[in-house]
Amino acid sequence: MKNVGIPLKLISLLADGEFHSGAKLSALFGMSFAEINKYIQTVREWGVEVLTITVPKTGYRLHEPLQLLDETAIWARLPYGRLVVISVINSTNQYLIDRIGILEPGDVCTAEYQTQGRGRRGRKWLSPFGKNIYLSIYWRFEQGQSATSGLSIMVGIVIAEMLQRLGFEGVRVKWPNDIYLNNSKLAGILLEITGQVGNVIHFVIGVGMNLNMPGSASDMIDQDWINLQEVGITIDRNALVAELINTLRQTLQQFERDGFAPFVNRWQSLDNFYNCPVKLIIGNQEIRGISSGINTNGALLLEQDGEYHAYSDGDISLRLAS
Ligand code: BT5
Repeated sequence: MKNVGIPLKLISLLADGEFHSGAKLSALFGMSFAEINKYIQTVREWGVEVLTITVPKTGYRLHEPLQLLDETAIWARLPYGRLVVISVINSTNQYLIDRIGILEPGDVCTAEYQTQGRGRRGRKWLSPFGKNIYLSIYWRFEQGQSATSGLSIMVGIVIAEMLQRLGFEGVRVKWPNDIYLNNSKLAGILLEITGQVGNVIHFVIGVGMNLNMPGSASDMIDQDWINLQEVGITIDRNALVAELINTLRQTLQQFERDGFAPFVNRWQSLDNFYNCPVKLIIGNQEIRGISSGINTNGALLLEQDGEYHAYSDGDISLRLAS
């Protein structure tokens, strides 16, 4: 990765949303205006909207101020556990996977910008700088794979409930791994299992949540999506990150102790598509039915001609049937 120090310093200066003259930036960095402009270009490539101003002076300002992640502010809200805040990373999930041997359950990595944010099955997760939440948490389970069924569903449930508690009442879940708002994707969850030895299974759970992504992202996302900010409640990014970490740590502990059972009944009232006609897309196949909640393993229940069939996660996409 190329040197990120200068673009990062530029972002932290510009984050206040005020005008910064080219002359002042040149003096500060000891560079020509053309060189500064080159680094501004990098900042733009990371997804930060920088405006070039020419009158009355030449310089830059951000389209709107940015609240940057602040490790100390997040720390202050966490009762325990380890956390790393990184500015530029390939993927927060990959960061933890690369360190699996030295991690403790509950360890967290969060970042401002992911160069290779990913979704399921090699899909991309758009991750512009400073706009959203990209966060991964590590957990291990000692009792084998069967003890983890429903895990990704549980994560969706507790994140949706957390957001509702914070006042975002319209937040819902969509099977298997999406958080929805106004029928659009607000957040996605990516569970990756790595390095099973005996009965011990290592999980990295990644959460990407859109807070304030520019509308231009629609050119790169092939489904309806939404920002949490659209609800109109002021969001403190650091407080939200801390709340998410605390929620995940607490509920992963509970899940480890009690399994999925305490969560199953909480799905229905959150389910964006409960009792709706849907189609499941599995490879080239399309299966239609009425979405009827989940079973005790977290599999989707589809009613087809009066019978209920369970579909487990694989490469299944669920869409509202027209
Ligand atoms: C997911 O995959 O929804 C899981 C996304 C998990 C992302 C987090 S960020 C932190 C951690 N580190 C990572 O590298 N990943 C995790 P999936 O169901 O496959 O959905 C991917 C699809 O969502 C894409 O094909 C797009 O249609 C859409 N998409 C991509 N970026 C998006 C965004 N920022 N917001 C909403 N939808 C997006």
